[in-house]
Amino acid sequence: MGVRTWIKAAALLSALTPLGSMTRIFVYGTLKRGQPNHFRMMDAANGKAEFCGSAQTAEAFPLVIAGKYNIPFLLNVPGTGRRVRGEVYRVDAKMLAFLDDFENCPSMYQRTAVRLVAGDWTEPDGPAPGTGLEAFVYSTTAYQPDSLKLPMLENYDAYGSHGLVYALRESRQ
Ligand code: PCA
Repeated sequence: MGVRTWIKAAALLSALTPLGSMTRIFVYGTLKRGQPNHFRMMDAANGKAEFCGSAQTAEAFPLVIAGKYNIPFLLNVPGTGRRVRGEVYRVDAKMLAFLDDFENCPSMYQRTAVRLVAGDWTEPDGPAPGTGLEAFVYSTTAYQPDSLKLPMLENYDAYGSHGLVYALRESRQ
């Protein structure tokens, strides 16, 4: 193929690729706005993340705070707990790889698809409030059985009245 055709093809490909590789993820814990790990998603060195809107899981799940570092875990036990509130982001492949690594996926959390109901949405052409969508979520099946006895939250806040302030990875002993 000629050089000009090649340049056009390369330009088209690079214009399409970022869109095509964006993935929706639902965050319910420390990655949300105002929470201790949110800055990691806003750091361009880790990739790209765009806020889309708020959402709630279509089914109930146990969302608990566990362990000595007060880590929020969504236990993959649909039908138990509360319908969990969180935020949806579109992330590029680089951010997705960063988050998989940061969340110790797949050993600590597993990234699985979850059904959601949209709340307020900022993304144009997004779902209308109250309609369903799917996104990835970091949930886990690798939990202590006793975790199911912990209080089950609807809306995680690291600084909530529970007093279980999250220990940032950098400050763990
Ligand atoms: N980070 C991920 C999973 C739990 C956590 O603290 C999140 O916010 O969804």
